[in-house]
Order: sequence, then C-alpha cells, then structure tokens
Amino acid sequence: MSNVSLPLTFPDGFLWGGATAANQIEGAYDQGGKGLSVQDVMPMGIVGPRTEAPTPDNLKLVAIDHYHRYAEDIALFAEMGFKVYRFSIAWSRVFPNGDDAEPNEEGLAFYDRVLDELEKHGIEPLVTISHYETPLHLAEAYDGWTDRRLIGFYERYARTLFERYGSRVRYWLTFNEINSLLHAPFMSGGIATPKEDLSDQQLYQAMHHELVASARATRIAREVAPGAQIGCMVLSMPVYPLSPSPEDALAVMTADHANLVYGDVHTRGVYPGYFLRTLREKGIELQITDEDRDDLTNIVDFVSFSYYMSIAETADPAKKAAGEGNIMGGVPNPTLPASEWGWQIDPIGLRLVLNQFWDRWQKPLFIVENGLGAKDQLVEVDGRKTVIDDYRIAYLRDHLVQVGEAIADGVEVLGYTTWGCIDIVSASTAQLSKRYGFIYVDRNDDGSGTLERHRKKSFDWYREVIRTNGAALVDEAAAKDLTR
Ligand code: BGP
Repeated sequence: MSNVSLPLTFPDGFLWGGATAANQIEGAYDQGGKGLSVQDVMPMGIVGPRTEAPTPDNLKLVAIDHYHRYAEDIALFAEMGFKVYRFSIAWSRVFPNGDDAEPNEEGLAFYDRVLDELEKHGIEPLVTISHYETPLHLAEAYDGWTDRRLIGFYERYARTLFERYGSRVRYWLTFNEINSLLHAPFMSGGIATPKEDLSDQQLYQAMHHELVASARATRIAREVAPGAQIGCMVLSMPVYPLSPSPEDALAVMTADHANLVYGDVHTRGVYPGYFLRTLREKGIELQITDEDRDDLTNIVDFVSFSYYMSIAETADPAKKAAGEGNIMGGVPNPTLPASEWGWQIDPIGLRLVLNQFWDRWQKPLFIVENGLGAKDQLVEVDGRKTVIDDYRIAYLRDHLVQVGEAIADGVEVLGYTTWGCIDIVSASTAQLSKRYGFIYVDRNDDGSGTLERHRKKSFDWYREVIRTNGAALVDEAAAKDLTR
C-alpha cells in the first residue's frame, strides 16, 4: 500500500453503484399501458427538432429493452458488487397522461419487479421521480411546467410512489438536473412552446413551480414514508475565470449563482437575495402564494448532482466563444482536454464542486452521475467479446481519486453512481454510440444489433474498486502519480 492511501479512504457503507434513466434504458415505450413522454418525440435528443408522433428512428422507443431484460441487467450489476442502483420511474408508465385520476397498475407492478430483483441481490435502490420524461400530454395540454397545475399532478404522482414503494426505497431524487430547465425547456420541463418563443417570465415561473413541487414531495414523503431520504439533483459545472481579472471573477460569480440558486432553495427554503435581484432586473414578477412559501421550507436531506465537466467564463464578449457541453456549456477552458463530444475532462473540478457544495450547504452529498461517453470497439479476447476501455477506466479512476481527496477534506459523501453503467441511449444526442457503460450492449445508431450484453474491461476494474471499497484505486493512482 502506498503513502497516498490516507486520502483515498472511503467510509464504510459508501454506496458504490451505477445510474440510468427510464427513457434511456427501458424501451417498451407503448407497452404495459405506458403513455407517451416528451422523449418519445425527441429522436435526435436535444440537438434536433421534436416530431409530432414517435418515429422509428427514435432509439429510445426500444432503447436497450431493459423493460424485458431488467433481471439480467441487475444480475450483472450485482456481479460487479453494486451497493446501489439509481434508476428513474417513467412518469408516463404510472400516469400515462400525467393528469389521470388513477395510476396505471401495470406500470407500478413493473417497478415492483425491479425492486424485487434489487432486493434479491442486496442492492439499495435510488429512485429519480422525474428524469427528463414528462408525460407528453402534460406538454401539449398544459405547456408543461409553465402551468401551476403541474404541481398537483406531480404531487399525486410522487404520493403514489411514496405510498407504494416508501417501505422499500430509502433514497429519492425529486427532479433530475432541475437547473437545466431554463436551458432545455422541452426535455427538462415538458414545455411545448419553442424556447425562442418563451418569455423569461414563463421560464422562471416554470422554475418556481418545479421548486415548489420538489419541496412538496419532500413534505409528503415525511408524512407517508418517514424513513425516506429526499434529495435534490443538480447539474454541477464548476466555473473558472478565463483570466485573473476581477471582471472575469465577477462573471464566474454570476454564472455560479445561476446554477447554485436551485441548491440554495432546496437547502435553505427561501430564494436568495442575488436571485431576487435577477428577477427585478429582468422585470419578472413571480406568482408565489403563501402556500408556496410554506412548501419551500421543506428542505432536502441531501444534495445529489451530476458531474462531467467544468467550464470557463469571461466578461469579455470577444472571448465568449461557446463550447460544447452537458446541456449548458460555456467558454472552453484552454488548459483542459475534451471527450470526443467536446465535454472537457477535469477530475479536479469534482473535488472543487464537492468542497463548494459542502461548504455552502452542509448537507451530505451524493454523486449520482459521472462518466465518459466514448465510442467503443467490440473485440474478441479468449473467445469472449469485450471492449478494452482503458480510457474509461482512466477517466473514472482520476475522478474517484478526487472524490477520495474531497472526503479527506472533510466532505460528507454518501456514494457514487457512474452514469450509464450499462450502455444506454444518450440524452443530448440520442445516440447509442456515445457509450458510458461497464457493459456493452450490441445496438447501433441505425437501430441494428442483437441487444446482447458483453462485459467490458472496466467491468472487472469497477468490481475490484467496489470489492476493496476504493483501495484498489490507490495503487493505480500512485502508479500514475495522480494525487497531490
Ligand atoms: C445528464 C443527464 C443524463 C445523461 C447524462 C449524459 O445531463 O441527466 O440523462 O444522459 O447527462 O449525457 P449524454 O447522454 O447526453 O451524454
């Protein structure tokens, strides 16, 4: 054991695992009484236009057919030793139109079966209530979260889940990446009006409705599922000043505020002053009822977040070139390499975010998404099909080393779930070739493939990391001199 073992001590009971979302993994988009969701009309992800109805080129309609293969997939997660599995419940499987009076029993029964499998393998479930899959009817009939009535529909849905699964599920997330709403209104907020036609007033009102709905879900969970731990979920993206000028530092503060307000409200129960200033300056008057204010005081038990990349920010309009990135993007950082999709790779940024969130909110943190989307090459080794994905191992190891560092800094981290632990359809581009998994799925961007599953090299690597509760990272880290 090398001398870097101390910073890489992960606490006992650390929740190692992986994460997926219903619309990207399940398929069976019209089976078991499921209604359509916004994803069923997004064949190109967020990069392309929506369609009127589902079209055969939409890979999410079949995805990786987890709806029929969940037992096999969960058995593979168990083989890696997962302690936790994050998945989302498809709202439109439970309430096909979103505004139905009664839930769809067949949809609920499916998630009972998923939970049965997890229980069988001793894997703790971590459930996202709403992950970019608002029922399409709510988008078309109500314009999604711009309409206050969505709070009531979401409340009914959340209550149904807490009543049904509350005794079996401890960790819940209310909305995936709730801070993406202003950037991707259709995918994130089920808002049918095109982004360019939406006013700030409408967008910020939708944001308020989601924040109230999230807090109300927390309140309901306290009533009907007292053991539940409720978390918010935000897209994290540390922001660096492009130069050391005070103006650039101020631009960073402004960009940070725009992202941090969601966590501030979830952990403090009120809107922060800097946000009220933004509203004033934009001439927005939010409709906030007394009941809303009361709901917002139901703060979360923990904060969860996705982390893929960092960005830079500048006050200089001439240097404000837009970079690629996870939904919101930013100014490219000249010091960092990038993935094949232009997402800049920055392991230290994860340590910074963990410290920032902990210092700011003093709530336990859960990293519920992290990983590298990459093109994989299936090869045959000793008669077994596999992928030699050393690049993925390096990415995950470098990030986990920084998680270890943050834990040594005193940050309370509950767990870590890699994104797309089995290959699934990408959210931003709707491709299957943007792969994150430890498990290769034989399906291609043109829809061809057998859907067979194959263990990648990273499968064995991650099993070893989990088996040793992170200790296996140490020697590799030492060898690569990754720590300070
Ligand atoms: C997050 C989403 C996920 C997801 C991930 C990776 O923003 O919560 O649903 O897919 O990013 O993004 P992508 O699939 O676009 O590579």
